[in-house]
Amino acid sequence: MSTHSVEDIKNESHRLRGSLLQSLADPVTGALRESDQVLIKYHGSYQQDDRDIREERRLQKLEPAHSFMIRTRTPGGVVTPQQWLQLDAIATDYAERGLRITTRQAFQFHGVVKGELKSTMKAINAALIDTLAACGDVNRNVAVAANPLESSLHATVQAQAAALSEFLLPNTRAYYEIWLDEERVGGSGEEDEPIYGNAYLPRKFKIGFAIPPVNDVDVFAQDLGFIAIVEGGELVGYNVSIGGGMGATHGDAETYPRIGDVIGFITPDQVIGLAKAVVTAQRDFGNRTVRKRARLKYTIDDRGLAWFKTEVERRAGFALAPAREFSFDHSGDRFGWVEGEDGRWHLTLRLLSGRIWDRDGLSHLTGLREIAKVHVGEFRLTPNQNLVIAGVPAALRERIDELAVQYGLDDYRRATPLRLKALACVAFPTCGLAMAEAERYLPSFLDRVEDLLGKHDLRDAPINLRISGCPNGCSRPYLAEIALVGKAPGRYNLMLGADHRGQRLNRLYRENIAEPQILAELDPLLARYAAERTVGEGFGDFLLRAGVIAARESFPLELAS
Ligand code: SRM
Ligand code: SF4
Repeated sequence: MSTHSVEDIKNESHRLRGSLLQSLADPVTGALRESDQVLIKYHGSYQQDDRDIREERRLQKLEPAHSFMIRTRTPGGVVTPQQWLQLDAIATDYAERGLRITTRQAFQFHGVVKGELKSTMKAINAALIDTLAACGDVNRNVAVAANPLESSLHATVQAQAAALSEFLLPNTRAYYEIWLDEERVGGSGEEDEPIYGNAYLPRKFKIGFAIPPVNDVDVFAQDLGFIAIVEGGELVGYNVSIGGGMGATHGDAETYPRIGDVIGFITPDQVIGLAKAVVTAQRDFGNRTVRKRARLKYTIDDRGLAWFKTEVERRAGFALAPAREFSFDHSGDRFGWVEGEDGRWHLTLRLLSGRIWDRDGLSHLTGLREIAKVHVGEFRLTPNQNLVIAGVPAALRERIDELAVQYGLDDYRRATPLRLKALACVAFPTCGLAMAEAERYLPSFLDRVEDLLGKHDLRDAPINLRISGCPNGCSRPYLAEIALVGKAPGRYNLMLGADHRGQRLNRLYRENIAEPQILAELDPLLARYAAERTVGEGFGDFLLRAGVIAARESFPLELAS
């Protein structure tokens, strides 16, 4: 679909209504009309088809096996046990592939058929969770550091992020009319959209809040990142990072991953004004003719960082103060139990690729259901596809531990650091853009790499490995020390050399290779790492120091240590 037509569809959609109601009512096909396939994204859903059987159905002259993915808007990924139970029931009743925790702290349901889409949306909203603007050219789910340690700080930042998410929601009532039977009133289709206007943003827009020293949200991969600055135990404000993004297209040098630039410091009361200024500047200056160049990172590179910052300050009506010092230790999660400052406990569980289902010998869906029945705190999804059972009173710890063990959710006790940190995007069979396997390939690839680590006595090395099924980079692979980026079935670009703090991009090391070659390339590098690394040196840092990969643009901010 051409860029022009996406812009036209948005403009002519009557505030995201299009002909969705007619498309949904059409019994002849499991699909939507083409323009409605664009518009439904803004309602938090994608039309997909089962790619495992696409060819078979084509040969049988059947339309693809269409179904829908639904993504929640859950800022910071916080839900109550009651909501968990409701989401679990929805996954069981309507979806095909359990619950899936995403890299932006949302839930995804896959495989919902058109005829059940509305009931599913209703059930999600009945759980007091919505899906509005979870996809589309709007602000997406706001990511927030999961930070189980400092409960009050987390709560403050979480509340700020949730308020910002609300502030940046489209004003259209289309969502409520289409999915929740709200009556149309005068002005339906013409709602005032002061932030987005008629054509919404040129492209998706992402915001994340990090709480140093953990960079679990990969703040420099966000269009707009807020880095909490804490002094004397109090949140004094945020450093602001702009222009991060991962997506690229193979063989197109005009597109590239980029890490955000820190442009200054703001106080907490300036967050909404600043965000509004950045979003509207991108709305007005982002590229609306070439969709591949429409993200904020390209607007900044095309117009210049200084120009963009001046424009943001003009719109915000205040100048940013100089950035404050901060430092990140790593971008991963901390597993197992930790005690929060308020005496309650938090248990972070490893959920490989965020998939929660009762299949392949696993009973994670049932196990978490049983935990939700006794849990009195909250569940927090992490931006690394994991789950924190948060706010557990000391008296409940033992019971939750027993359930975790009973249902095989205590993998974190045995897994290697490599496995604990690894991420993979969804890819096949649901993702329409996948070129190679990711989530389904991760377990066996980890086995192979663990064999190599064992061979070099590196099983405890906390190497950060990520797989994406295509260069769009949904698992943020360009920030991994080892990354596979899908090129074709079974073939990947091998990227190496990012740091473990999410502050340096990796580099293309070998192009379009299959597993035997990938392992053959990694083997001597791991041997050298084992022999030559300095104390505490990460694999990516070693590769850079040893000259195996050349320095790319290094992290631009002097303040980061
Ligand atoms: Fe993503 C598109 C899955 C996080 C960059 N992403 C897609 C779609 C919707 C495919 C499509 O357009 O048809 C994938 C659906 C697969 C499926 O079957 O579920 C998809 N993206 C995901 C998730 C579920 C990956 C995961 O395994 O967890 C993540 C959902 C996040 C959420 O809850 O909102 C997800 N996607 C990301 C991230 C990471 C992040 O945001 O921190 C990125 C890189 C950061 C960025 O945006 O630059 C990312 N997704 C993309 C892109 C490339 C955008 C670009 O600027 O070029 C696409 C393709 C597009 O937009 O055209 C894409
Ligand atoms: Fe799909 Fe590519 Fe994103 Fe993976 S990286 S989920 S294959 S769009």
